Amino acid sequence: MEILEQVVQVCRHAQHVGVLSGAGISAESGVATFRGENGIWNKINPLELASMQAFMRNPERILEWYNHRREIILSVQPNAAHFTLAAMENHYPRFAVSTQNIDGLHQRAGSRCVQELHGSILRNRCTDCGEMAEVDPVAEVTTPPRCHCGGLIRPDIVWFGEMLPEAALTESVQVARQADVYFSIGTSAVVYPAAQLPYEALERGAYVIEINLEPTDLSNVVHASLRGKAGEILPRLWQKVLMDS
Ligand code: BV8
Ligand code: ZN
Repeated sequence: MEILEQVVQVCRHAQHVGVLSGAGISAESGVATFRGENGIWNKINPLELASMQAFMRNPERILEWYNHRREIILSVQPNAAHFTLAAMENHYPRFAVSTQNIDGLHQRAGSRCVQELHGSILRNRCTDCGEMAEVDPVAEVTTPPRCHCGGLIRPDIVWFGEMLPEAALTESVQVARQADVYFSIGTSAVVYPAAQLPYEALERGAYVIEINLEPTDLSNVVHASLRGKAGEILPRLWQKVLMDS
């Protein structure tokens, strides 16, 4: 059986579907990826921008970078891949997205069950007491504001060397372990612990599908590795699943 036909059959009979998404799913919306062609980390060492040490060394520079990215994120729209995942959620008894993205595009497309593994650029929090603070998306804040406790306010994002939000990670591991079908979409699958999730799904017997422009370390171990743009492959696949079902 052709691989796409096999994927369609498997998706038709699934009850519990999990998804790990990465920067590639937002690329067609106009949000830059980190690795691969034109990736942010091709030019900059991640630890120089996405670490607590970098923030403490030069908070103004880090806030400026996040302001710039927030501006881009707020000016773009979810794409066909985000919308297809939102539609899939309405079809399955259990469906959950675990995302490494901080852009909120899954939620804007209508997905309800979303675990934000690396936080959100749309929230800020205090470095000391952890209390959440509103982000004014239009204010050009480059001097870090202070919390009432005196701590510096930082983006609510998981930087390298920091723990992931416990609830989001626990829920994501549970979804991966219980899914009968698991998707890894638009991720280079190299940043841990998120990259572990498709392997958890594989170990527990899920049928794992990768959608990516390029091959990754996962490509040879999954059941189906579909090469191409998520915004093209996913809607086409979902249309086939819905046909005659
Ligand atoms: C932690 C915030 C515990 C920044 C990000 C050595 C070995 C193993 C592990 C480690 C190690 N050294 C350090 C570690 C741990 C480290 C890690 O995994 N490092 C890796 C790089 C080796 N992990 C951590 O530090 C994590 N925390 O482990 O805590 C701990 C704590 C203390 C002490 C000890 C242990 C925290 C990781 C969180 C990092 N945060 N973001 C920000 O966004 O501002 S990282 C960054 O990478 C992004 O957030 C991104 O989400 C994430 C993952 O990248 P992807 O989403 O996969 O994106 P990428 O660009 O790489 O790939 C895009 C893909 O899309 C490509 O494959 C491309 O082909 C494809 N694509 C492009 N266009 C399309 C497409 N596919 C389909 N369609 C398209 N149109
Ligand atoms: Zn505080």
